[in-house]
Amino acid sequence: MPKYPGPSPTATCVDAARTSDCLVFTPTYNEMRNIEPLLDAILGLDRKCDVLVIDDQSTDGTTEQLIARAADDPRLRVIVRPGKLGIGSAHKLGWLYARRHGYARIVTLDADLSHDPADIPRLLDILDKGADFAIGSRYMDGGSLDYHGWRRFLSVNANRLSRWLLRLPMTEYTTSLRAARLDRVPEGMIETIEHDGYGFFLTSAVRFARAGLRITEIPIHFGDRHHGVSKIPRFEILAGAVNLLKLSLEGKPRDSARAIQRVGNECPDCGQPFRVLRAPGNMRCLACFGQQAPARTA
Ligand SMILES: Nc1nc2c(ncn2[C@@H]2O[C@H](COP(=O)(O)OP(=O)(O)OP(=O)(O)O)[C@@H](O)[C@H]2O)c(=O)[nH]1
Ligand SMILES: [Mg+2]
Repeated sequence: MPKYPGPSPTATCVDAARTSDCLVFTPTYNEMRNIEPLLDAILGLDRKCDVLVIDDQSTDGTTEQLIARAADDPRLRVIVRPGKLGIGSAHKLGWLYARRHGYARIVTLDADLSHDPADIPRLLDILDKGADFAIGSRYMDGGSLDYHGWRRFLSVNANRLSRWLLRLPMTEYTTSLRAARLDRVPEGMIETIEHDGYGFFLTSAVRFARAGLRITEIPIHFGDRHHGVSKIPRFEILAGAVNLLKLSLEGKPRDSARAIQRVGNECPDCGQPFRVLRAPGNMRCLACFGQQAPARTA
């Protein structure tokens, strides 16, 4: 199994040639007891997709389990980053990986079995019918979730408030069960999102809607995670509220055209083509998180 050559051992990529035009992506941090059944379910679907897992050096054995499985299965590829670098930055890297490797479609979901892998073909069917972006909704008619108490209150109301403030025709903004046609999403639109944490999901949904993509929601059931513990830090609740207010005040499409030049440069630290411009004078590699000034052009 080839690994990206590179001087830095800080990010490991167990890579393989593309076997499908669809990439299913999931991020992991300590999902030892969930990841095997999840991979069995995805790789067993009639719709044949490649799978990318981005693991942030789990401490419970997930990393070793993934690397061993990827060595035996050419449909599984794994990137291990040097530490816990955030769910949002893992998703950005998943998108950038899909682009760099020529996939036509990407599907994303959580690795804790809260999302049902059987919903993947349902999302892909929606893309086949002409949607650019499909999202599983817990809040449209027919959708449901197992959260109770405070978590249910927060999730339900965050999505209601988002709909009300943003004036967008969507019922779900925060879940990661999504699918998109990569040719319909301008390069850089997702990879350059400023959030490395959970704010990524709201911001990306809003960018899709404001860019005029054809969006379709399908009802899903969101279950409680099967094993392990939640990774959401408490500050993310406040950060999410601030992000929602900013997006509501912004109220105009993001200029994603300029972002095209800003993604996919090779990282001088780890050698991988996943460097994005964060701010003027500041490039960051989504794989090893090396941060450098942009190379000067002649
Ligand atoms: N690579 C990576 N994955 C992460 C990180 N934080 C969370 N994840 C993964 O992202 C997915 C969602 O995280 P969860 O903690 O389940 O968040 P949630 O589903 O919103 O919350 P719960 O319902 O409490 O589980 C899981 O597959 C996590 O393992 C991170 O920093 N890096
Ligand atoms: Mg979860």
